[in-house]
Amino acid sequence: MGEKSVFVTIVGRSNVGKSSLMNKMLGQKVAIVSSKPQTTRTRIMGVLTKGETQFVFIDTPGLHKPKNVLGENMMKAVSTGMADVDLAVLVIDAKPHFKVDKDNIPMAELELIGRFKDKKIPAVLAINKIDLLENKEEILDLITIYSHIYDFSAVVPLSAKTGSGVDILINEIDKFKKESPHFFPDDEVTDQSEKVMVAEIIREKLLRNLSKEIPHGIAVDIERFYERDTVNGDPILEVEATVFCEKDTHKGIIIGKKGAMLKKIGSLAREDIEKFFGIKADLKIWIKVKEGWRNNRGMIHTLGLDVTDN
Ligand SMILES: Nc1nc2c(ncn2[C@@H]2O[C@H](COP(=O)(O)OP(=O)(O)OP(=O)(O)O)[C@@H](O)[C@H]2O)c(=O)[nH]1
Ligand SMILES: [Mg+2]
Repeated sequence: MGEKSVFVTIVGRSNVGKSSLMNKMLGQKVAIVSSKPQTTRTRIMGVLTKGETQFVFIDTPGLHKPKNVLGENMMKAVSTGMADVDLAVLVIDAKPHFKVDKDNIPMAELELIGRFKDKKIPAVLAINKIDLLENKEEILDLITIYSHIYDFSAVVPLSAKTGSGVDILINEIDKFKKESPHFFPDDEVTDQSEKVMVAEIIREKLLRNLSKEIPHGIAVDIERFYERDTVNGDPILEVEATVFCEKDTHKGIIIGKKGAMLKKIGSLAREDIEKFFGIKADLKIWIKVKEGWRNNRGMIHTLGLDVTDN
C-alpha cells in the first residue's frame, strides 16, 4: 500500500478552540491559544504523520467582520485556507454565550456553511468544550439545529482541553484520505519558521497578560535569532525581539511598574521557547510604538501577516 494524505481546514468563530483542537490532534503545541478573540492571525499548518497517512491541518483565524487591513488579511487567510482541502472541520462552542436555536445560528457559521455548499466541501461538525457542559443533552439540541442546515459527514462532540472525543474526530478525518505522496517530511509538525514560532510564543504571553484592546494592536518581530556556545560549551539560543504597539500609553502598560510586566512576559516566553527548542534561551525584548500599523500594508507585509496565494 502506498502513501496517503488528507488536507483539512479548521474553521469557525473566534475563540471556539480551533487552535487548541489542532494542537491536541498534533500532540504538540504549534499554534498559540488565548481567551482573547482573534488570537490566530494567519493560516497555520500542522502536520501529523501516522503510518502511511499524513494529516495536514490548516488552522485559520476566527471568522469576523474586519475593521482594518490586518483583519482583511485574516479573512483572506480563511478563504485561502479552504482552497483545495479534502475536508473542513467546523468548530463550534458547546456552551456559547448566547442562545442558539434554528433561527439564531451565528452569522459567521452560516457564512462558512455557505462556502462549504458553494465549493462542495465535505465537513465534520466538531462541538468543542463539552467539558463545560453540566447537561450533556444540550449537545443533542445543537446536533439537531446544525444538521438542518448542512449534511455534515459526522458530528463529533469533544473537548480540545481534556482530549475527550479527539481520537473519534481523527478517525472521521481519516475517512477522507487519498492515495498521494506525502507533501511534507514525516517529522515536520508545522510550516511556521522557528523565528515565527518564537514571535508567536511572545505574542501569546502578551495576549494572556494584557487586557482590553492592547493585545489586538500588538505585533512581534524577531530581530536576531541565533545559537551560540557559552563559555562552558553548552548551547544557548539568543533571541532579540521587538514588540510593536499602537500607543505610548500601551507601551507604558506593556513595560509595567518598574518593568514588572515586561519581565513577567519575558520569563514566561523564555520558558516556552526553551521547552520548544530543548535548549537554554536568552531573550531580550524592546517595545516600540508604531501608530496605525494594522492599516499599513508595508508593515503588515514585513511582519509576514499578509496572504500569498499558494
Ligand atoms: N473549557 C475548555 N476550554 C477550551 C477548550 N478548547 C479551547 N478552550 C479555551 O478557549 C479559548 C480559545 O481557544 P483557542 O484555541 O485560542 O480558540 P481559537 O478558535 O483558535 O481562537 P481564534 O484564534 O481567536 O479564532 C482558550 O482560552 C482555550 O483555553 C475546551 O475543550 N474546553
Ligand atoms: Mg486560533
